[in-house]
Amino acid sequence: MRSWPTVAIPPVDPKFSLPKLTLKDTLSGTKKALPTKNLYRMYVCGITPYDATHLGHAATYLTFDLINRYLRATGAEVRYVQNITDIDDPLLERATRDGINWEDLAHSQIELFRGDMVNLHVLPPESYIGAVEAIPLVTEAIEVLQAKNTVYPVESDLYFSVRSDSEFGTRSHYSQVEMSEIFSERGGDPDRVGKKDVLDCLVWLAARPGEPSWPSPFGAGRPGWHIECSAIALAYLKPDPEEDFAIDIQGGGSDLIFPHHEMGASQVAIMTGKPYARTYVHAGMVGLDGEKMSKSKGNLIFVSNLIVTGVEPMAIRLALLSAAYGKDRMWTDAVLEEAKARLHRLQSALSRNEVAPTQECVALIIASLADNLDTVRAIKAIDAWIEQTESGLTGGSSGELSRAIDTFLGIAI
Ligand code: 5CA
Ligand code: ZN
Repeated sequence: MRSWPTVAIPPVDPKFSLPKLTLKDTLSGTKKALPTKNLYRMYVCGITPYDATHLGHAATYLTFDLINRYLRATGAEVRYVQNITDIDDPLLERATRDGINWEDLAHSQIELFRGDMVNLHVLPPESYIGAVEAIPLVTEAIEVLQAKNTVYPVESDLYFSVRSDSEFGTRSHYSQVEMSEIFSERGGDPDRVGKKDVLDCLVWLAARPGEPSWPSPFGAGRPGWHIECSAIALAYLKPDPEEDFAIDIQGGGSDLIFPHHEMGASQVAIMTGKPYARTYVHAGMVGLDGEKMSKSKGNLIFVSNLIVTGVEPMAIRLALLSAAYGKDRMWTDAVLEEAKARLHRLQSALSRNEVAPTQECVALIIASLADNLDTVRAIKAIDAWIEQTESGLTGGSSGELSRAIDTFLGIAI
């Protein structure tokens, strides 16, 4: 699938040293520093294209954009892969409900998403891969799992046996009861007769009447959800046999911690013989009116709609960065109004002939982001600099600060 055009990032002045990036890891529950490397492998779960791009999606992709930007600023290469779940039950259900062709629905939403990412200055993934185009990779991955005796049939469908991974369930920290509940809420089928374990997940769904299907060594059908991401991640990130982990960063929103990322980690552990990710990073859920923003609840605010009504994309970006990425939070008009006001004050401060000293502010932005992407602290440093400039302090370089805000926060003034 075509990715979106890249965004230029200003280089970092070598006088600023970049500490190691520390990120909260869901598996260990602690902050972990990423080792210094020349190449990082990052996989982030992409959209299911039937209702894109709402502010929750945007917040999640901005989180990983900050990681991408920081690691690149260290001089490293970031091999970044993102998928598109362009065939799945919810997409087919929505297309049927609205009386439209499922492929047309997916294409229109992917196009919207690309435009939103460009407007929000999100760096594109190196590989942006749809589930449909990845079907040959998925069938190969299922064959690898089959060769390790971890797949079995239920009627004409194929299931992955979660107990074949001794670590299953240890990454997401839920009890057995919680796992069963969340599994059925998030597309799982704990009650399917014939499964060996209630949590075993579908890897290949045999063709159903009236539904799209593709040929495979297991008969016509379509991929299960979790294997889609594991297969795409391995094929495009190409783990290094010398490394201890298949990839460096596995990401998405916290709604994917279980079952999606637990299943994926188990499948990759079986396929590669090593732990999936060095760090599992999850963005908190963005909600509206007291509830998580989700397609099923229909309480969505779309990036494209805000932009159409004249809201500057950089104000949306700043608004989404104004709270800690890992915490659940509510979107309100006040959050957006505050970001608009801050953006305008920043623009006018940066356009003065004389500005307050900037070096310390840039160093603070860098240190804050290195500390688990602490955008709240970074924005506080910017606010303090605006106040100093407004109060008449001089001696700084507005170019130096605006470049750093662009490089690290992706806010182009
Ligand atoms: N296609 C799958 C992942 S393989 C999927 O979850 N698609 S999605 O369209 O539902 O979500 C796309 C991304 O946005 C995922 O990383 C998901 O965790 C994240 N996301 C969804 N809703 C929210 C929300 N309300 N707040 C923050 N992130 C969200
Ligand atoms: Zn995924």
